Amino acid sequence: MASNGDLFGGSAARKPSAAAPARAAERKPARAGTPGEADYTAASIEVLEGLEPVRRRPGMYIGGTDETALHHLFAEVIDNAMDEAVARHATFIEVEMQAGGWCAVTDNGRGIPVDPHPKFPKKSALEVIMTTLHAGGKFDSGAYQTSGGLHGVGVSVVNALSERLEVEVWRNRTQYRQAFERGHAVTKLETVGPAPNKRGTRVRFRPDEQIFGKGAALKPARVFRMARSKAYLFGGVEIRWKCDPALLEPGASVPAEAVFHFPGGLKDYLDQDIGGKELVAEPMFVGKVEKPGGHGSLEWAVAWLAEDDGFVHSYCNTIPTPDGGTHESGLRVALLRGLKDHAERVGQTRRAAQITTDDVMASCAALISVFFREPEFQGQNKSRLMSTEASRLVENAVRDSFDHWLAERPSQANRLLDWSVERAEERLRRRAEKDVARKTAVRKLRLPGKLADCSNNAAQGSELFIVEGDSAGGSAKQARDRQTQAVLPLRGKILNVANAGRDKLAANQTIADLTQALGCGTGSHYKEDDLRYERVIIMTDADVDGAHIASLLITFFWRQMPKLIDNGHLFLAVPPLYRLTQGAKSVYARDDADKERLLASAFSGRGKVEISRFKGLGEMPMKDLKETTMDPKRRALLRVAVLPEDRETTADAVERLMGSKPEARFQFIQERAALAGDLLDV
Ligand code: 28F
Repeated sequence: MASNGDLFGGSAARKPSAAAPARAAERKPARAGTPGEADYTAASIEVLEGLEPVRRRPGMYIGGTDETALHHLFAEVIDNAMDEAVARHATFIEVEMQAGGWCAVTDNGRGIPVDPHPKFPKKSALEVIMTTLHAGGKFDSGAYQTSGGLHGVGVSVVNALSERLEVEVWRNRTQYRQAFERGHAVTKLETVGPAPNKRGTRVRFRPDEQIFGKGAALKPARVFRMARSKAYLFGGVEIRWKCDPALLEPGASVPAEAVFHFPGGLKDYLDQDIGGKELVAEPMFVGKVEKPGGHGSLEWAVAWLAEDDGFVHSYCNTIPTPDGGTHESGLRVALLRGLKDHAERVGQTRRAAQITTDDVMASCAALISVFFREPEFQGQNKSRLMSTEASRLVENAVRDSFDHWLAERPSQANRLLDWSVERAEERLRRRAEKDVARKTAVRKLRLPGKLADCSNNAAQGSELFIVEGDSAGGSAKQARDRQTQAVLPLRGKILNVANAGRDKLAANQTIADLTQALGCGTGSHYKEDDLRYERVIIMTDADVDGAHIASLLITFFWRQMPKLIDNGHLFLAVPPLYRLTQGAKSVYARDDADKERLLASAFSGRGKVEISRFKGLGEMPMKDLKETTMDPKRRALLRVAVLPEDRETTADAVERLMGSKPEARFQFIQERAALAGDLLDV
C-alpha cells in the first residue's frame, strides 16, 4: 500500500496494490518513501473503469484461466496484505482455506479506508477500490504493464473473478463490512459495530466457476507454499496458516495449522530448500542490505552444492520473478568477479581466466530478494525484472560482501575456486570432444565433393540445406552464411526409397552423398550424437517437381532416419512464390492468398504493382533468396513432425503414396479425381 516513511519506500510503489494509489487528487502527491506517513484518503484514488473487461478477457489480467491463473487471485490478495506488513503497518497475516472453495486472508494493518469518495459521494473508498480497475499513480511512470500478467492489477480483479467476495475492515475503532458478487456490490458498506482494539483488513473470496471452470478450486498445498514463501521473503511478518482438514488429502504434507515466521529470512528459506545437502564451501554466503527509506533493499542466500545442480530463485517486493532479470544478473556478475579477484589475490589468475558465470552458477543454489519502489517488469506474464538499477545495486552490495566472505575463509574460498575451475575445464573438455567428433566425422566421412560445408564445427547451430539442382545450389551457396549454413545440391530426382531394393539403395550416389553429409548413419545404425547439423532443411522449388523431390526426400528420412524427424531436425524451406514490386519497394508473397493480402495492404494507390512469379530458386537473386528463405532472422521454416498418435496412419500413407504397389496409389488418386477436376476448372 502506498504510505510514506515505511521501510521499503511504499511497497505500493512495488505495485499499486488493492487500490492503486494514483496521484492525490486534492493534495500535492505524497511521494512514497518521504518521511511522515501520508494517510491516503478516498480522494487519492483515481477512478478509471468498471470491471466488465476483466470478466470478458480474464487472460489479459491474470495470464489465463488455468490453475496458475486461479492462484494469482490468492497472490494478489496476500500481496496487498504483504504491502501492509512490508510497510511495517501489519505484523501478522492469516491465511485460511475453508470448505466450499473459500479462501480468507486477514492482516492487522491500517484497514482499507472507508471514508466516502468525494467524486462518488455514495461510494466509500473501499467500494471504489473493490469495484474499479485502476491505472494507478504508480502506473503513470510506465513502470508497469497493465495490459497483462500480474503485479498490481489490484484486488478489484480478484473481486471481478470471484463468485462472491466479502471484505471486513477494522479501522477508526470500528468494524465495517461489504459483500460483492462478480465484482458488483451486493450490500452497502455496513458498520458492524465498535472494534476498540482491532485494526486490519480481511478479504474472503470464492473464485468464480464461470471463469475457472466447474470444480476449479485453490489447491491447499500450493497456497501453503505461496504463503510460506512470503514469510521467508519478509522476516518481519508472521503468517498464520489454517486449512479445513476436509480439504487435505490423508497423509498430505500440508498441515491443518502452521505459523511461519522466519527472522532468518532467506537463510532459513535456503536451508529449507537444500537442507542437509553437502556444500562445496561452508558456510552459506548470505547477506542483507537495508537502505534508509527502504528503496533498493536486498537480501540473498547462496550455497554451492557438491552433488547437485543449482538453481536461482529471485523475487522483487516479495513477488516471485521466475524469468529472472537484472537482479539475478547482478548476483551472477558479483559472484564471478568476486571469485576471479580472489584468484588474483592468491596468484591463480591464469587458472581462473577460463571460468564463466555458467561455471560459477552450475551448482549454485541461490535466492535473491530485492525491494524497489517502482520496479519494471517484463516477460510473458511480467515475471522478469528489467530495472537496470537492480543489477548495479545487487552487484555492488553482493560483491562487497562476497569479497569479505572469501577473504575471511581462504581455505573455503580456494575450495570454491578449485571447484569452479574444474567446472570450466569439464565444460571445455566436453566442447573439445564434440568438435573432435565433428572433425573426425569430416575426415572419416570423406565428405561428398558436392557439399559446401559450413565452418562451424559444432552441430549446434549448424544447418544443412538440401537443394535441388546445381543452379539453385549455386544461388544457395552464395546466399548462405558460411559460418553456420552448409549446402548440398542434389542432381535431379532422388531414388524413391519406399520402393527400392537394398542394393539399389546402396548403389545410389545421391543417397550416399546425403548419408555421408549427415554423418549419423541410417536405420539401426543411426546415432543422434553424430548428426552433423542441428537443422536439415529441404529447399526445393515451389512447383510440382519441387514438391515431388521434397516428398522423395521426406520418404528417405522417414524410412532411413525416422529419429532425425522425431528429434525435430527436419524442415522444409518456404521460398516465396511471388515478388510484388511498386517503384523501389518490393515485397514477397508466400502463396496466392499472401499475394492478395499484400496487394491490398502493402502498396500505396499510386503506380502499377509488378508481379513476378518465382519459378525456381535458381532464378532468384541471391539477396532475395537469402532474405526470404535462408536468413534465420527473417525466413519461415516448416518443421516436419509426426505426432505419436499419427505414426500408424503416416506409415500407411507413405506406403500407399510412395510404396511399390501402384494400384494403391492409383486408387488414392481415383478417390480424389473429382478434387483434381475442381482445380482444373479454376
Ligand atoms: C487481506 C488483504 O488488502 N490490506 C490492505 C490497506 C491499507 C490501506 C490501503 C489497503 C489508500 C487509498 C490506495 C490505509 N490507511 N489485505 C489488504 N490494507 N489499502 S489493502 O489504502 C489503499 C490506498 O487508495 C491504507 C492509510 N493508507 C493506506
